[in-house]
Amino acid sequence: MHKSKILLLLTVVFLAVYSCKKDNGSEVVIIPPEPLSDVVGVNAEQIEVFLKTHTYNYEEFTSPESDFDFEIKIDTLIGSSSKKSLFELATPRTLSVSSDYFGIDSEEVVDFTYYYIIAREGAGTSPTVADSTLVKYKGQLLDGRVFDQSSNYLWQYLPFTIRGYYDGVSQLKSGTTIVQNPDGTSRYSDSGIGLFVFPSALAYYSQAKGIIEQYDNLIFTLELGNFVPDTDYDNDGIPSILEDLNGDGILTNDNTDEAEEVRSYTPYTANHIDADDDNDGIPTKFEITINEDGTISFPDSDGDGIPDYLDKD
Ligand SMILES: [Ca+2]
Ligand SMILES: [Ca+2]
Ligand SMILES: [Ca+2]
Ligand SMILES: [Ca+2]
Repeated sequence: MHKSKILLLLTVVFLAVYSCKKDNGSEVVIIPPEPLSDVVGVNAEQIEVFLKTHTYNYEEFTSPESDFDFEIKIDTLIGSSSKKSLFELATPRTLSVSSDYFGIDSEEVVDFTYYYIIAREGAGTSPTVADSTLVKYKGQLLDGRVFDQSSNYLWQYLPFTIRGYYDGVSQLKSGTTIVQNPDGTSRYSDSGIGLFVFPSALAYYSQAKGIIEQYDNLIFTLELGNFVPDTDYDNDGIPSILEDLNGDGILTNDNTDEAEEVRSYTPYTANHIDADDDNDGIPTKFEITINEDGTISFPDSDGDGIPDYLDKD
């Protein structure tokens, strides 16, 4: 269930962009990512213009015809139209972004705002940002070009996707009722369906990827069919969401044994994908206690305030 088929939405690994100077063939210039504060205003303006000049088929969602496919169709808004713009329909949500997340050598932390619209409220509940989700999605640039999509349900473990995406999905509710289509496939009749528009710092930022250029904002439309509550990706007994030790909603920056991994040339393995979080040779699942009611206790044998599964001594 936890195995996710990930297409483009891989966690971003940020490297400096190298460009070779062709005139002498040997000099390599490293172009560092731009400061967050230089990008935030540009992105915000591009997104605002887009939202104010576009709309979607929300009337069809409000009073669906029997053959409506519940697909969000974004359309340009003609000046005299009485339709509401995406800007009027969307809810803004702001997340803090640290420069070090993109390998920028700065203390700067900048707030970036993304916008979401829930076109259909799901009948179920919402996943956390650390759950495996069953989704159909489409990713587009603001000019409408599609860079990635899946029209079939696929499982995605949210921490392996980009930040605007997983945060957006966690605003939706899942479906509860599976129905058969005439062609033999099945679908959820009451899944959550949403639209998200987010700035580059909640996506790939300075990294170009296929048709996505540096500092591009992204749009996703998405249907959330189902999810695995309390997904435990590394199967160590601790739900992934509880391995976000600093509670910032980012799973990749909690890595208790980073120093040991560096020393032993082991790849960086954050706690949510590490079955031995403190690298002491004892699997995490043997250093915690699962109680009869399903709750977890974290023994601290030497009483130093660090639970055994994170304590090397
Ligand atoms: Ca974290
Ligand atoms: Ca680790
Ligand atoms: Ca772990
Ligand atoms: Ca251990």
